Amino acid sequence: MSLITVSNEDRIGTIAFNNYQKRNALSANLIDEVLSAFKTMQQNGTRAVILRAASYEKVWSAGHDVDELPQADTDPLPYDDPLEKLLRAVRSFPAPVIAMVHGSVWGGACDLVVNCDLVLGDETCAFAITPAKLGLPYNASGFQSFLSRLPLNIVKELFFTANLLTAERVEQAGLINEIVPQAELESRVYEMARTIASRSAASISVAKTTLNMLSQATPLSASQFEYIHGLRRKVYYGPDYHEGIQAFLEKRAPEFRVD
Ligand code: KGA
Repeated sequence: MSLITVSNEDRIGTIAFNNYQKRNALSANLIDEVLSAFKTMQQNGTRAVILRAASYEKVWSAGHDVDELPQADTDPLPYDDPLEKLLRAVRSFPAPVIAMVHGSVWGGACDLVVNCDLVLGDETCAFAITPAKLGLPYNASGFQSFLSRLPLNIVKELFFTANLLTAERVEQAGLINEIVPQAELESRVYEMARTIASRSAASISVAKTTLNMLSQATPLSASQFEYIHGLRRKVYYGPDYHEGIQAFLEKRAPEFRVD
């Protein structure tokens, strides 16, 4: 059974997560379906894509499928991880991708949202970035995406507390373009997509590529990158990552060592 629904009308594509049983967790299978939908939409000359959940529920997406994360001693977020492939597909899609968010967004799904070009949410939307609950060392490209969208202190608050940030606070911080009342969310999102579709596709495509490159530009040297990677390696080989994943699988709170 399909884990997403896909539609395309007037060159506006819609990709909707449809696996609420698993809280729309971003499993490899779900991501495969999304990647294939993006490919078809690109071939069809789609002018804007809306990424949403199929129905209005409490959770928009629970993030990376934790059952598919390695349990220890392996980089949990390598370059070829399905989530990383999805983020690159959103960034490289030649037309804008708009996240339409009702409900809570967790971990890697927050990364997905900040990689979308535009984000509209309603008063129920809330964001939590949870690697500190899993003992997981987040990757440098992920931090960079958050930093290109949010002030450093907000990124730190999200990563250090793993608490949900409410709609009002994410709007203040600039993570989303606009909070819209729930009853108007869908019409506002599709109206924005129609406006985009009526403008020059060539101009928008080059604007997206250029803005993404400029906002991701970084002076980090190769040796600094390797230093950061070495720090990450210590964490995913260490006891916190092992404990964080075990605790999730056993449905209990993690007990991280205090020494
Ligand atoms: N991966 C795998 N399964 C998940 C999942 C996830 N991220 N989130 C939920 N599930 C499963 C859960 O195990 C349960 O399965 C079902 O979805 C319903 O969840 O029915 P089962 O087999 O027991 P639950 O918890 O009963 O639903 P809820 O009470 O409505 O609570 C919803 C939330 C979202 C609050 C809760 O499920 C939750 O806390 N999920 C984990 C959220 C999270 O921390 N995600 C971050 C994943 O890590 C990640 O993206 C990275 C890479 N990171 O943070 O660094």
